Amino acid sequence: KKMRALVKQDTYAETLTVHYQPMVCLQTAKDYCFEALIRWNGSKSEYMAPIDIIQAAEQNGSIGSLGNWVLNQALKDHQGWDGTTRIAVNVSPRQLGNSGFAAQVLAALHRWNLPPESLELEVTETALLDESASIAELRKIKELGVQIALDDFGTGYSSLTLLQHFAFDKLKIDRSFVKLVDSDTLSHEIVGSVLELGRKLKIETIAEGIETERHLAAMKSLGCNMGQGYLLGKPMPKQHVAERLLAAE
Ligand code: G
Ligand code: G
Ligand code: NA
Ligand code: MN
Repeated sequence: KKMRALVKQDTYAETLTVHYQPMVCLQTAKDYCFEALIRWNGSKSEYMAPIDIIQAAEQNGSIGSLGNWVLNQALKDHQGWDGTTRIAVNVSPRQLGNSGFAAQVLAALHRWNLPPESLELEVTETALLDESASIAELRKIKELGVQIALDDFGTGYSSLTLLQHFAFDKLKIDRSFVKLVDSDTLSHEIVGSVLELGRKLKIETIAEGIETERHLAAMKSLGCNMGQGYLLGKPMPKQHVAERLLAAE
């Protein structure tokens, strides 16, 4: 039954909502981007965790329409916010495989009258493995001016190969490294090296999963300029984003 609810695009609004988590400039403490994250908004008895919603949609073939719904929802919500921030949307492997995805992104930007530069798409390495079609689709989107971020960087098997083949705009350092950055020498060195790699390749880097003041201090001391995590801001409903931006002015 839950699965059925997830196939019908016209019922997404009844069962799902989109929350937003800030990405923060660590020097100024200002929000510069918000990541759209799907949340269950239907009956409590039918609750589904975000990861299960995505997996179910991937399995029943509705991820394309679900992804398009999230994209449009995020761009629509973003319209109401201060024009200085960007919006980030996660993209599933299956979505990228569809030729026509780039056209969908372009259509959504036109629909909500937003410049391509205000949108970031987050892809994971698994989305791109052995998938030259996916890389081709991603190139088209990058050429429009949309920012492309590599999510969960460092956890895959061929992250460096991927960097060799595609000019990402941003690396999101996986939170499994950030979690230990203040307590484990190896993790600290790895994070430092990734930041250095970003500087050399002129790719923006952001630390995911900053949960404590110690994480924050360690990342700052390593020269990291951007962060995301529960300490800096949890995923929140769209109304809270507007309030947060107003309060920060
Ligand atoms: O927000 P949370 O940590 O619960 O998300 C769980 C997982 O679901 C994360 O890996 C996140 O990237 C993914 N996710 C959340 N929203 C979306 C979405 O709109 N599209 C895709 N493809 N993945 C999402
Ligand atoms: O796979 P992806 O990186 O898109 O996953 C994003 C998910 O990580 C979000 O669903 C969010 O709920 C979760 N998340 C965000 N910040 C933190 C954090 O500081 N700690 C932990 N454990 N999870 C986080
Ligand atoms: Na993400
Ligand atoms: Mn991630």
